[in-house]
Amino acid sequence: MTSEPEILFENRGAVGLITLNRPKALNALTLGMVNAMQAKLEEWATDPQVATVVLRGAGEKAFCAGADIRAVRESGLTGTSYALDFFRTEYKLNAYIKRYPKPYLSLIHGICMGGGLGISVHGKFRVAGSSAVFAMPETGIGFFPDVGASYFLSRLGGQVGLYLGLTGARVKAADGLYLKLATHWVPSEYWDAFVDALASGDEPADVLTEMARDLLPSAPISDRREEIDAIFKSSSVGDILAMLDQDEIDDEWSSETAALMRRRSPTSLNLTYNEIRSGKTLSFEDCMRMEFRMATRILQGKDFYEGVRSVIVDKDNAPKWSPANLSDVSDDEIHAYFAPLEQELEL
Ligand code: QUE
Repeated sequence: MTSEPEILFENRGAVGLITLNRPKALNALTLGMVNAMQAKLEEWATDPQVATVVLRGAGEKAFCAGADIRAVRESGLTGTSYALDFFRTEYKLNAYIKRYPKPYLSLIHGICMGGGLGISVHGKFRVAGSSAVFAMPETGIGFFPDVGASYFLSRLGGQVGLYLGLTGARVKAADGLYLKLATHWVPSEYWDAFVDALASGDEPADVLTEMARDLLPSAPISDRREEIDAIFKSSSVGDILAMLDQDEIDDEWSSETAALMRRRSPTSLNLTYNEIRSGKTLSFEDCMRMEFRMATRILQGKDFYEGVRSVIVDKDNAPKWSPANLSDVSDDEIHAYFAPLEQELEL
């Protein structure tokens, strides 16, 4: 039997090229992929042949939709070590990418969510194609925006990161560029020539100067920034929802946004609010440690199992959250997710 590797590595001239290769699963990350990527990045860090690392996703649909959450769910339900091993290894990889000694560049087409942002946004260059769609949708699966989101969402400016994290809203390439989730736009027709130029040893900054273009039209989210900032600066999730319900600037947008949040796990909404607020004044490493505390506690709770069941396993999109109402989520319960662990994340 032959089986296709989940992740491909290729030395192409001066480029170390990584291809996420689970296109049918939208290139969602497995522990095996994360481990292999960490090992290869460490090897390339000191390899004089490799000047630049380029990461891309196989297939038409996605760069990377996140993690193989079905496997994480099964591990948590049956009590195997995979789930915690996955988060520990993934977060260490996110942190390693942030301090990588060589230019690290992601070519982002299609879906880039959750863990997909974790392996791209911390790198120096994030090149978006026209089809790029960014989201941190974890509140919809009873989880929370992780992979360093407490660091990068809280630093997007104003309240827009909190808006993205609470709602799970999807934004397209122009908004991704406006928010600096992406650093450049290069039309995907140029991507082969782009990698060839890097492979021949040209500096990423020079190749980008030549091949990056201004993406028109302008970013829709830029027109909504004032409204988002005014509403999401509220001092609780309940207050944000109350503001959305009263909002008359754009009634359609505010009612859609409130409806989106009301489908999310009440526990996840509360966790995410506290996480993003806290992350703004924490170092990157402290953000990662905080998120590992939260992920550890999530695996001991209920909503993550129910959320993945509803979105990925049964696909009924009808999660029964517990507790089901925001008012039944207690402060003590939320605070317990942030308490120190016996086994903290070591970076
Ligand atoms: C929220 C999420 C995720 C999601 C859907 C959500 C997520 C994730 C996947 C996903 C998609 C395709 C796959 C897969 C996982 O979907 O994090 O294994 O094949 O990884 O609403 O957070």
